[in-house]
Amino acid sequence: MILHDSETLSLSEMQLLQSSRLRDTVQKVFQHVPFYRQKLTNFTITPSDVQTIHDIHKLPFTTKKELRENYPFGLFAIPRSQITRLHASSGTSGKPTVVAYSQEDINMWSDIAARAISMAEGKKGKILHNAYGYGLFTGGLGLHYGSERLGMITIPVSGGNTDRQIQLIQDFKPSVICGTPSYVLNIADRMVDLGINPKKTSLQYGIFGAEPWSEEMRRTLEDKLAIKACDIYGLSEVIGPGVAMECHEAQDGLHVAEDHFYVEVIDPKTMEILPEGEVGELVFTSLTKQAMPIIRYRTGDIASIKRETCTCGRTTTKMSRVKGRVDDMLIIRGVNIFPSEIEHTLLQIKDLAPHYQIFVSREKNLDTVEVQVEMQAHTFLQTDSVKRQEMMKIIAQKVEYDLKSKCLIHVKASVVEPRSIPRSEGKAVRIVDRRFSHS
Ligand code: DLL
Repeated sequence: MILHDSETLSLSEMQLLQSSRLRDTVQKVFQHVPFYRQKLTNFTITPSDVQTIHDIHKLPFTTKKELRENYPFGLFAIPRSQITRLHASSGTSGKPTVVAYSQEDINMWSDIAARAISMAEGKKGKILHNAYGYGLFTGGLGLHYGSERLGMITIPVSGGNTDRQIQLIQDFKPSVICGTPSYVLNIADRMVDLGINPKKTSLQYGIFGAEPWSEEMRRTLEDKLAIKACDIYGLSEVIGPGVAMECHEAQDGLHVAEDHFYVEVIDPKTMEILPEGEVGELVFTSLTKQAMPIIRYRTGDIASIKRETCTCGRTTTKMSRVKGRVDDMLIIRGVNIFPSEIEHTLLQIKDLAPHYQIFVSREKNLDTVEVQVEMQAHTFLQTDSVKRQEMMKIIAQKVEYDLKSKCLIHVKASVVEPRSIPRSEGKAVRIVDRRFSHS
């Protein structure tokens, strides 16, 4: 269901709205955030240079490094007395990045999260099981507020305690489940262990994101749980989940909430803006945020964008599925590859389960990669124990062959027993980088 008029604006109407909101945002950061005032001054830009959304390219980029340098409260644009909430991003190294929200920001975020949930048929009176982690991570609370805003009955389960999640799904009979794709897969597998048929639950829709996943993973989840799975994107620096969401009608790209967040795609090396359809780094500018507006934030996420009217009736710019992060890209003997492309190849082999890890090491100054992937439990159990090892070797050879022919990379593959890859309760750890450890 389309919740808001801004989801169906024409391009010129949207640009008019974005232009006035961008003017306000630039004015605001210039006046209230010393970091941005200095940065704009260094670029010899004053707020009057930014009149329409087409002037956005004059503005400098903001990087994660700069957010860290201003840790914790350096980028706030309003007095502390008007801030109602802090979250922090899930950085893996060094200081986290802190983000602040005013009550108005929370209201806007709830609205866009509500819009996102309604793209997966969330409605008043239906039940939403929220298995995203609650806490500093924005997944839990972001979708929680959106679900309540829609009038849904919201179950704040958070991540972990998988058996209890399953009990609650059986007892409360939710129609929508939210969580990382890897964790919801974990829930589905556990149902099978417990003798529960995951296809026979009340669930109809899944809202999955916070980590890269592939079309094959979508098919696996849809098939295992007999649901429709939709991709949700967001990042704490920009607001949290709901920056973009895929509609269940088309399941083909994510609608960007572009009345609040202006999206661009740039070449991460030259920083030039790329035309529609070309793959590069996503850059977002907040247009309505109060507590911590952000200008041309380089997300590190790789995707493309296009503007076209969708079969669902929305006209907003759509972004493709995120292929991966600039910093997760592996360069294996000169070939660039994202873990999600490896996943795509692995999941086409029917005897393999969607549980895998990629180990990167360095030998004689060359990066080497090993993929470990689990065998499907039923194939494993049906195979005579004497023949198993042989079969696992043959499948591993097929993995190596497919990765070589489809992704042009040479990797070592090992097929391992079911349940030997660690399971996630939130974002899955797909890459284990051993290049810089000395153990
Ligand atoms: O992951 C917000 C979120 C929560 C999004 C729940 C969706 C659902 P952060 O912890 O700040 O925020 O991490 C943001 O996660 O820059 C991407 O690299 C990755 N990411 C988020 N959504 C997707 C997605 C939340 N749908 C970082 N596909 C982002 C691929 C995603 N990667």
